[in-house]
Amino acid sequence: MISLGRQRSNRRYFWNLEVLNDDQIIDYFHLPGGLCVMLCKFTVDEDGTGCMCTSYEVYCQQPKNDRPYQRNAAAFCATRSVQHYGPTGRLAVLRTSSIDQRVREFIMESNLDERGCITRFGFWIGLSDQAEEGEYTWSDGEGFCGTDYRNWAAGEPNNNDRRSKTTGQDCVQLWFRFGHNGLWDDEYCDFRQKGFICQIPDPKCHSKV
Ligand SMILES: [Ca+2]
Ligand SMILES: [Ca+2]
Repeated sequence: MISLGRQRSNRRYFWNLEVLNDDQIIDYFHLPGGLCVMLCKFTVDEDGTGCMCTSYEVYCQQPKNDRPYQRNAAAFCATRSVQHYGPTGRLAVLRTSSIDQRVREFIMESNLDERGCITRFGFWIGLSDQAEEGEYTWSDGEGFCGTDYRNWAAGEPNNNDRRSKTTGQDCVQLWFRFGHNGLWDDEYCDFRQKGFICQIPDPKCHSKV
């Protein structure tokens, strides 16, 4: 199980996301150590205001002994919550191009890719086909339908089974190797330690959680 050590908490980067419309970025601005993206969405309504925020947190590479890697990252996200607010986090659901792009741009603008945060080429997100090969579902339980947004790197997902004949690759990363700039790639769930991205419900758009 992941321990939240001092080193990790010092290497967390965060920003908030307020939503009005899934694809409309209203504004964004830099915070110390992070980026706040202001989006709006009419469908989420916690208290009658019509808006709700989600905080996204980028974590640097897991320790080598933090196994199983993807499952421990997901378990760690599930421990994250806004103070005095109940719902806990999960590995990030990047369901729209606007959110996916802002996450990837934030990582690159902040040098959080292999230049500063990871050496194992990627960040876990909340997408996998562990339950059924080829059937990808997000960490909130929703699968893909029709033309739903996807952002796979060329040739991915390939379920490469070179290192695991039994499972192949079932856990998705934002891939920063070979200039892929965070395009999606299916990866072995427990072969390489990764960075990871959590999302946390935040009703008031806190700048820190
Ligand atoms: Ca697979
Ligand atoms: Ca792959």
